[in-house]
Amino acid sequence: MLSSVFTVPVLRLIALANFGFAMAQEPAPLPKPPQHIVLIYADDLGYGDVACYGAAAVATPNLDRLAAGGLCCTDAHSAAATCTPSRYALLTGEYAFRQKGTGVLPGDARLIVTPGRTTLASVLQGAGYRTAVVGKWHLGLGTGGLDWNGKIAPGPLEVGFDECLLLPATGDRVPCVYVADHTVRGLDPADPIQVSYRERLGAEPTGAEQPERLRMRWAFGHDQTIVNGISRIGYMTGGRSARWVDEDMADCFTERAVQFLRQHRRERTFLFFSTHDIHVPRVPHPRFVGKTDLGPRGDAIVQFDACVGRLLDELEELELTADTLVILTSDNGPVVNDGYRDAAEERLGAHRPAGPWRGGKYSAFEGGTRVPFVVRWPGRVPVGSSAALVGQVDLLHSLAKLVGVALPESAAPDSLDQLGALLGADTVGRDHLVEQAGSLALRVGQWKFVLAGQGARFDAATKIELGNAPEDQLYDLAADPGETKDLAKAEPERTAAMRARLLALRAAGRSR
Ligand code: NG6
Ligand code: CA
Repeated sequence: MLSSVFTVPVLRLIALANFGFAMAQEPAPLPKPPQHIVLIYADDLGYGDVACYGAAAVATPNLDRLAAGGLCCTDAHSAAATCTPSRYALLTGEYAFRQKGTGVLPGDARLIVTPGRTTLASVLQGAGYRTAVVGKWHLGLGTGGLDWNGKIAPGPLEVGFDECLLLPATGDRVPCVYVADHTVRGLDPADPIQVSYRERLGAEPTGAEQPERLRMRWAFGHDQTIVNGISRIGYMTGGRSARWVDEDMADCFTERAVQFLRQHRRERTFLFFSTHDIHVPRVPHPRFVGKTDLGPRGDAIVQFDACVGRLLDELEELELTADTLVILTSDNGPVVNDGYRDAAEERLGAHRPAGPWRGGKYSAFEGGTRVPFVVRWPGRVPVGSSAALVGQVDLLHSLAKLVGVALPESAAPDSLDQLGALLGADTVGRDHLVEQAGSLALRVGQWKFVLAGQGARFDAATKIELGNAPEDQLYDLAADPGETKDLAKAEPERTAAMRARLLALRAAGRSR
């Protein structure tokens, strides 16, 4: 297919050559870099959870406002179907399946991004952008055996960020405190924090032993230390003055993000706004409770939408909208019941969090990684939708290109320059993409190959179809977007070719 082999600039050169222009050697001019880049990264937000992708059960006026002024990509993917590997790939430009220890991390894990390596943040920092991460991190902190009462390093500030306010791991994992730059925020040295994922600490009650103390009960997992009336994964004690209040978390991050934009409005900035919403535990602020018929999961979407609205309003007020590239996406597909009894299943009704796609979070089917992806840059990115195959792993290389940074050969091994697709000029995007869940999958155009693997086909707890099978699978997404008809037996040659290509990509250690 011509269009998948040649990028848009190449096609443009061919067109110019056909008209006999002598200057056909000149590359297409790059737009002047935006003054601000805001990457809004939702947690577990599904393709079908957003109105511009078809959701009807939740009103998301601010997401709609963003979408109405930008480009909605309909075939955009997180690198993996869970958080840590997706974020690893987003920041390093390397598929996480290449490195051991990049699965969903416990809250006491060491930093898995090696300080000094090229990251999305370090590239932008090097190009003169003031960089911040506000919100969920989940890539580990320290070098192992971290003392949460001392200097917390290495972390974001050692891999390209100038400042940070973090949810260290997940909302459902200890420690339930914020980390600001190198310290736990609001910590009283007289009440030190201890964290363990192996043994119970102090006299802290647990959800397993004292469920009557809980205001939201666990369904599976999540039965260890109780913080703010909710039991978590892992044990912690101490740090009482520093513990977060779940209801205030979204506001806390949004205010910090707004402060960052205000403070650095005249500089170049890169803001990685990485929300806790809509991950479990879903405990939105009281002003959002009951805003949907879907229970806390729906209300958390409304809260997320409001936070996005607050940021967009601030950009308007600071008169930065025109010169700000905003990208909004999610770290993996949706899950309905992820371990707390928050009525998400009971109240789901006709709402389909993954939209038309099969599976969801954790799944090798499209629902695992096909996520909302909206790009807004007024006057630079067309308004509308794009079916280009887009991967979050390419943001590093593409934004490097945009800000005029040439990547060293060895950096970001799986990150391709897809700036054309990002900015809406290239309507094809990648010619292939790896999707990581329990099994690895490969997309080539409309074709989807899932490598045979050991994992279960179905997860009884989350009720998600994981996409694993003992044999290879092949789907034609053009004819069968819901991945219902496995064509591996009917198309043995295509299946073998895609298997070979995926194995070669894995063995090569890099995509570029
Ligand atoms: C799982 C948790 C789930 C969630 C997930 C990570 C249990 C039973 N399930 O292990 O609730 O925390 O890890 O989600 O503990 S992610 O979005 O950060 O990848
Ligand atoms: Ca997630």
